[in-house]
Amino acid sequence: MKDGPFSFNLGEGGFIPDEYDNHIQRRLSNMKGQYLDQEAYQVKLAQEDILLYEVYEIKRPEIEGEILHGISIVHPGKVGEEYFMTKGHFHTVLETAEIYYTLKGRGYMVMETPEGEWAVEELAAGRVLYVPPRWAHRSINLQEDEDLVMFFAYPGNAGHDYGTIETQGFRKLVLDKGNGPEIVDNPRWLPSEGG
Ligand code: S6P
Ligand code: ZN
Repeated sequence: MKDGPFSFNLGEGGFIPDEYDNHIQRRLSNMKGQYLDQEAYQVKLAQEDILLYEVYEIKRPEIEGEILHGISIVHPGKVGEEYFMTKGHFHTVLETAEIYYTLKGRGYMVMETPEGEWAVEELAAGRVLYVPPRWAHRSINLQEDEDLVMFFAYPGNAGHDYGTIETQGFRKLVLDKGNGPEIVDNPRWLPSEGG
């Protein structure tokens, strides 16, 4: 971890992997049960456990007052009709927000609250997306052959609740049935107990 103030590059020349402390890679095998077309998932996985997305983190203490930040890269591709996407999560401390700044590419951020509201916002290079407290978030790359690259920042004490999304899914999915991205109800969405 760096001592005192520091800076790093995001502009001309893009981000520099060496400037980050952690590199997380998520592959197809890490997304079991998340894609709608489970047969397409199994077939693809049998071919290759491909890299779906990566996160480069600057290490900071995970405490209130700190800001955790880094770069997320969602690679292009599809599982069946569904675009490559992140797992998605609520923050463990629900009342914590997050900011995303898209550096490169085009995508969607799919979001929902425990109360049942949902939203899908466009991610486009040069635009900032604010994810308010309480909103689960998942990023999706809508492009054929380019990475979706974003800078993110969120409170140090937020934590990640992946379990809720793993068991109940998101209420909305983004599919391409041949005419580009379509937001559809998730037929496998399963409300959690008391939800
Ligand atoms: C963390 C923030 C991002 C995600 C990244 C990968 O709060 O939202 O850094 O971690 O986009 O997504 P996920 O759902 O696998 O953590
Ligand atoms: Zn988050």
